[in-house]
Amino acid sequence: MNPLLSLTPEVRAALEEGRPVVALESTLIAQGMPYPQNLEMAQRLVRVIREEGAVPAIIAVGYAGILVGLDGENLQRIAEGRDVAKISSRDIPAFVASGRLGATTVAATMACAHLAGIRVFATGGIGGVHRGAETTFDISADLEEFARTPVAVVSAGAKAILDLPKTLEYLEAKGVPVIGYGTDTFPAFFCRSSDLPLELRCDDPDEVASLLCVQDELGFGRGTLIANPIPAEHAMPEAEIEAAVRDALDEATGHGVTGKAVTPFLLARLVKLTAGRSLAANMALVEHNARLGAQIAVAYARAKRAGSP
Ligand code: PSU
Ligand code: MN
Repeated sequence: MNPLLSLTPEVRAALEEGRPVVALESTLIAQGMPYPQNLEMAQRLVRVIREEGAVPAIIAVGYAGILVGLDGENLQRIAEGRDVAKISSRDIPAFVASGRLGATTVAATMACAHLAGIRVFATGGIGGVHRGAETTFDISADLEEFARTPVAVVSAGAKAILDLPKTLEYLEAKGVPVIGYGTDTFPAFFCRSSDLPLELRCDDPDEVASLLCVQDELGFGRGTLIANPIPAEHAMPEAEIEAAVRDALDEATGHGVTGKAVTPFLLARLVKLTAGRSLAANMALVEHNARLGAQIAVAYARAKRAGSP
């Protein structure tokens, strides 16, 4: 085990014994949702993953290196979010060196999960190609991490703050399989479908697990995106989301927001512009993804025990 990793005894034991573990990111908690709803959500995710028979591992960076299995006071500090930086892949070395607390994005969480030997990770939405990327070059480091790190990420697709067709093109160009879970189209986070077709579909956790086992055997070292639509009862009208996204994008341009501040700015504005309705939907879909992530991790551990490569 890499000496920079600091695992809780629960996570360490599960990994040593080949039991199912599900990684969770901390940027979603620190910069993706307001306090205290974010703390309640994190606690609920942990419960849901345990209910399904897997071990949750919230990942962050700070104090003792890379923290795998955040709880108690550290989780509280991440949720309060004061002085907690957003850490993408390139920021990991500097933050480990300084010992400052940082919340990991999808990209950084994938990198850390892989170091620890965790195969499955559940979140809300991934970063992607931003609208207007043809002039700004704003493409999330999440996509590059999918190109090189063999971790399976369960998400509700990607938010409409992004350019979804370009995001799918980028994943195709990088050789990343995108699996529609019970769907033939790419989900659009708050909406069940973007109408963009996907070629790959799985309808149960065992099917996903066998694909992950084949990826292990091939050893190409790429991630997998499992796109799980938001439950129908929590989905939001597309027109409402699109109007809010346009307003949020105008405000970002007006305020001159750039770089890593763009995504947290847009997420926070969406919550305000939808009068909190998007927050309730967001919490519901993350929980839904945590449950599926745990079911996939359980199926994957079973397949490995049965001798799959
Ligand atoms: N999209 C969401 N919710 C989030 C994020 C994205 O719907 O919380 C967070 C994730 O941590 C993701 C990060 O990895 O934002 C992407 O940031 P950027 O676009 O700066 O790469
Ligand atoms: Mn960016």
